[in-house]
Amino acid sequence: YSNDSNVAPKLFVPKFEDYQKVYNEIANRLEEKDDYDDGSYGPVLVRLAWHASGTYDKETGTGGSNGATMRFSPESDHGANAGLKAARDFLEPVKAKFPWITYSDLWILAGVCAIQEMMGPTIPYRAGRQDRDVAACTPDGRLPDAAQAQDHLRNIFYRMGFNDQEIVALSGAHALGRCHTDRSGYSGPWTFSPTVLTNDYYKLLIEEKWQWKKWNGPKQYEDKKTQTLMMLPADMAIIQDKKFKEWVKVYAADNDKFFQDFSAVVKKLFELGVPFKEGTETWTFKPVNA
Ligand code: ZEM
Repeated sequence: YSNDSNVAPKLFVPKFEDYQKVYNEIANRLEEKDDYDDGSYGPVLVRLAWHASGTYDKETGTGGSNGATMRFSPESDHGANAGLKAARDFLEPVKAKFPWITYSDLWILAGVCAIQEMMGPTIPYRAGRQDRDVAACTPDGRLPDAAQAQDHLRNIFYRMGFNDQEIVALSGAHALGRCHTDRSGYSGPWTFSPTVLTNDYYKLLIEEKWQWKKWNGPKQYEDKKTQTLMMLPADMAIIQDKKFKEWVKVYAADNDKFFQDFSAVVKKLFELGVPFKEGTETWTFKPVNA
């Protein structure tokens, strides 16, 4: 690139206002495209951001939300990521309209936006993720296996750098969305309001009676009363484990405490493995429809 004056061309340096515009675009698309699933792409956007981040390994510093390597095979084909193409495709027109944002910043911004627009707490955000190429794809098996219990959860989440309280706080995300037989093989929502973030996941875990669902699918629980809600074996593990259960009780009793801890732990999750430049500002976005 050259120009007459031999001065470098002016680069566009996006500011808070520019990211708020992207946030608004995602929020408006969420409102518009209400013919998906339970009426919102919100839950699957949260899942995309989580699976982009949850590959982090603190020992090697690999994985995490820096890179957006789920754009590529083999990572896009990992069993755990089945169905997340819907979320990535939902965001393509946003990327086309704001080409300056990296996929990795966009996916995490979408997770933040979805949580806030589904009446969740404010999630502070920092920009600065860089997209990486296929060589940075993480190996299969870094995300949790729904069929397993507390030992597995601890192995997986300790590897990311989380403690027991944080594991339980993160699990509250299952107030949102549902399982799909054509994705994970499991079926059904965890709560009666899968497009609104509440502490209902914890309340239901404690208050309902859960029994094995009788079906040909993978082993999962259903609520005895209505047989419309579900829990994964990995969900049930957090009330079967004494230390985890103490936190389930805390969050079941206090939605404000859940929101506070959820906000902090999701921010931590979404920043795993990101080499932010010194002095990067932390922003909070204004909700649009919440
Ligand atoms: Zn989930 N999750 N998850 N999760 N998850 C599913 C769906 C969603 C586990 C898991 O195996 C599954 C976290 C932790 C864990 C969300 C957010 C977060 C599904 C269903 C499964 C099987 C997928 C399908 O069929 O579409 C396990 C074992 C976890 C260990 C604790 C964390 C942490 C999350 C965010 C912070 C969300 C929002 C969904 C709903 C997706 C949708 O499409 O509705």
